Amino acid sequence: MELEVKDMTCGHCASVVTKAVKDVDAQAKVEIDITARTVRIESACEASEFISAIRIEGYSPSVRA
Ligand SMILES: [Cu+2]
Repeated sequence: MELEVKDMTCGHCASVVTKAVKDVDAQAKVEIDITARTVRIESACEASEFISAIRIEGYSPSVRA
């Protein structure tokens, strides 16, 4: 799945978002593109779980159409 996180702007944001994803699923594969503001996640968990976790950290994720 691919999420868009428009307010993810630097390496710090990327590490916070990565940690949020890993807290949902420690086995998840996470790839972040700060320039494109996208988070690609390989996981059996639902997108909504990652969206909630990232939102709690103060970011505004959405599912990339
Ligand atoms: Cu940042």
